[in-house]
Amino acid sequence: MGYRILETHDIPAYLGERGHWDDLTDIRVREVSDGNMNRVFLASCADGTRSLAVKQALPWVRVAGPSWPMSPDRADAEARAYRQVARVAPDKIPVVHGYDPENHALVMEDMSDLRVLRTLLDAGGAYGPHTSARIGEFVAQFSFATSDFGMPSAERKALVAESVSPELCKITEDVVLSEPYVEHEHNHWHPGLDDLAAALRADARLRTEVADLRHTFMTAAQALLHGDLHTGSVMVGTREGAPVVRVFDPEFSFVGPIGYDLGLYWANALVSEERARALGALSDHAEQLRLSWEAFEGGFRRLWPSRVDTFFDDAYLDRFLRRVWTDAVGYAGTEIVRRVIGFAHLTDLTTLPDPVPASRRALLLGRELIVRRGELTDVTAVRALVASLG
Ligand code: SR1
Ligand code: MG
Repeated sequence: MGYRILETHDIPAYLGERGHWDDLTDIRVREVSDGNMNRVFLASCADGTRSLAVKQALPWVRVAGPSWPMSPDRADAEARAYRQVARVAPDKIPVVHGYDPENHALVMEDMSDLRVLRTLLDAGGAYGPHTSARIGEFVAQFSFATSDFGMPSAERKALVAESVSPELCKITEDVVLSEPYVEHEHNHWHPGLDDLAAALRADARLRTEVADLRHTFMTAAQALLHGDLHTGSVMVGTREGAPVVRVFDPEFSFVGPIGYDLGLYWANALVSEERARALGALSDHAEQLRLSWEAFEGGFRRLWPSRVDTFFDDAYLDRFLRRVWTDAVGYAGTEIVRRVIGFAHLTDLTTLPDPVPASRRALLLGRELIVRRGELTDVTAVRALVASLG
């Protein structure tokens, strides 16, 4: 039949055809699309005892419409990432009930009982005690398993080959790692940031450091990444009294530098801190960097003895982890900058009564994280940098 764009009224028959739903007289569907890229529908029965989510990639960027075409093949990357994570950390992603490559649609666990971490933080909620540690564990488990440490050489090369994702990587190379530093129609910002936006564009040292991070993004095939691990890609909540953290939406997945995933999470934690500060709330979201880094480093070190290639010795592990840290600090900076003056902004800042003071601090912080990433060697140094912004 070929690819067809699913509308809300198509979902019952679609779930029936795919063998996910038996009683088509008892199904109600609503669209809950939220992110920049795709459509999401929730199907449930009247008494609420059964529900499923259907996510479909459109042939364009959802928020831009057909004027920004984009292959729906990105859903293949998402399905592949979920398959790889399911091998090593199934408790940290939604249950995937099926993937339909013809329609680029995933049928997944309904997570509407959980909350998107960004939404929770925007509303003044706090990080749960386990959230950032789970994120760090997730990155450790997923990255180790899909690196040359966790996978035999031939299998790993096959994974690298099948995970090439040129279109989605190009989005990141453009909207995150170059456009904010040049004139581009995608860029926009509050007029109160005009001077800082101009200064960032004129900053030759910054440009070279971003170029370095961009080239690392293009060439460092360290492990399969989530590729867009911001606080809008994390759901949190409680089930049967236990904390639940789920990472979702890995459509930007590709084999790249591990620090990119950590850096995106950190950037969003730091921007969220600026929001809290602007609203007069005491907060130290740099603590989330510490919790996620310690869980990542601890997890990676615990997995190290199981590495498949023992030519990589313990001294190399120390060096490798140091590189991941430094990359993550730099990528955190690029994520902050692009979220303030690039294409896709953050509600953390845009919904503030006056977004300018917090956005200015965020831009200054982003610049320093990029340029000084080599000297910001631990969380204390990052915290001191945040404090130095005044
Ligand atoms: C055109 S896409 C802009 C952003 O949305 C996605 O969620 C990614 O973060 C991407 O950079
Ligand atoms: Mg997304």
